[in-house]
Amino acid sequence: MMDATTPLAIKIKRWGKALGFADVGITNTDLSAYEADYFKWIENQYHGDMAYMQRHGTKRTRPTELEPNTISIISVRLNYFDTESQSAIEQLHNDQQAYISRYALGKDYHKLLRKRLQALANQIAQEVPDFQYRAFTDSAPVLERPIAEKAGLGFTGKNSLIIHPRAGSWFFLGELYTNLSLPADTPFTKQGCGPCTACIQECPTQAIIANGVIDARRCISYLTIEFKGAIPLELRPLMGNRIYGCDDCQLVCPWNKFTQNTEVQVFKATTYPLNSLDNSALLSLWQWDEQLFLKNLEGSPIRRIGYQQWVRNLAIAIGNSQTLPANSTIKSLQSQLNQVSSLVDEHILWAIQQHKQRLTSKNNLPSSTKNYSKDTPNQHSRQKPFHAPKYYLPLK
Ligand code: B12
Ligand code: SF4
Ligand code: SF4
Repeated sequence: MMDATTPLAIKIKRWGKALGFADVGITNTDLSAYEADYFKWIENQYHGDMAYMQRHGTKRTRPTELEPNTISIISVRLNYFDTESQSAIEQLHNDQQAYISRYALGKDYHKLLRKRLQALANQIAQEVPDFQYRAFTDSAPVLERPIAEKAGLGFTGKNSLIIHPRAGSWFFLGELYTNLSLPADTPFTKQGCGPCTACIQECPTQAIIANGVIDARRCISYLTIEFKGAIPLELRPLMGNRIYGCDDCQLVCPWNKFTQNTEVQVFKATTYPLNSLDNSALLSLWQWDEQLFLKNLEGSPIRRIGYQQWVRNLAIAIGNSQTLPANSTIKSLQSQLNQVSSLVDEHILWAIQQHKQRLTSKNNLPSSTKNYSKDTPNQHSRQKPFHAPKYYLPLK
């Protein structure tokens, strides 16, 4: 029951939860404890080509420089993991299938999360006449994770993600910068990882270079989504079948056995888009021309990377497949040459080369080892990307 005497902060949290946010926290604008780490990260060039990460100077670490009237920040999280989707591990371990990040199996979250933040703001405005605010999710120079940690939404894991001890890490973050003076929640001050280092060990490209620090230039999420150029040759074999984003550092995280299923219908692979992105064969996605790519991925965050990057990523994954039949796969790869761009062609030629090498080395192996299966130890089995000893998936 809420009445006129219920404190505003409590009302905001209840309204937020009624709107479907899994959690709502409040903090102030002092992010000074994180500033030095942030600029060290930039100085080390860990942001790679993401120029927008350095463009705004201290606006990111000092919220009042971005929005001068800000006094309190409302931080929210929204669960996206669809426990009914096809098993992430099965997809990852089947090199004829495409692995797509769990956050991208359904509809793009940006508009949806922003709409919900707007609805929360509208409710606050009904109570507070001179309420000023600005809503963010992923879109502006905002230090979303430190804000969430300070607002009590979770701790920063060694994989750098915000993890809640009762909900894992499969959620998006969003914020309302406000001119309200609200009581701040108790921050998470202790990292809950203990001696665990699973994410650091299992990251396919060794992108987690220190506790909580990612060198984005090595991260498959960056390479497949943010990076537009030619993928460094030494990283290509390590990308496996991950064609859009990467989840390995979450799939091995023990806290994710507490993952909460998403309540957002349009985040579910089964309802949107109708492409079964949780269960797609590499070679069937390879058949999509640009028109089909745009049509099939309407409303999906994947569309944002554009057709060229999509085909580039697919070419690498197909090149990495050990189990696709080499001869027909080479033909299929060749059919896309000279269709998109010289950048894509270079990746296709690389993929063809991988299959040709595989053919040659297969023919040169002693006959008893020629037909090795996925389950038989072979020369690839200890090369990354190998299978992690343990994954933690939420209960269905
Ligand atoms: C740039 C970016 C990326 C880059 C760089 C990732 C990175 N770790 O910085 C790339 C493209 C690689 C990326 C990948 C992913 N991202 Co991203 N990304 C962002 C973005 C836009 C900015 C993050 C940022 O400021 N990075 C710079 C670093 C320095 O800041 P930071 O990691 O927040 O670091 C602070 C703390 O870690 C702390 N810190 C620093 N050192 C240390 C050391 C210790 C010991 C501790 C405890 C803390 C600590 O201080 C830092 C600030 O100074 C945010 C949205 C936003 N505006 O915040 C989304 C965001 C972080 N991404 C998100 C997601 C979901 C992902 C992916 C899972 C997507 C995917 N499946 O492919 C992966 C996960 C990869 C990973 N392990 O981080 C979510 C995270 C939600 C969550 N639960 O934490 C966000 C918040 C988007 C959102 N609105 O929901 N991302
Ligand atoms: S998203 Fe993948 S590549 Fe990036 S840090 Fe996590 S495990 Fe490593
Ligand atoms: S996998 Fe282990 S070390 Fe990595 S974030 Fe999770 S608990 Fe921390």
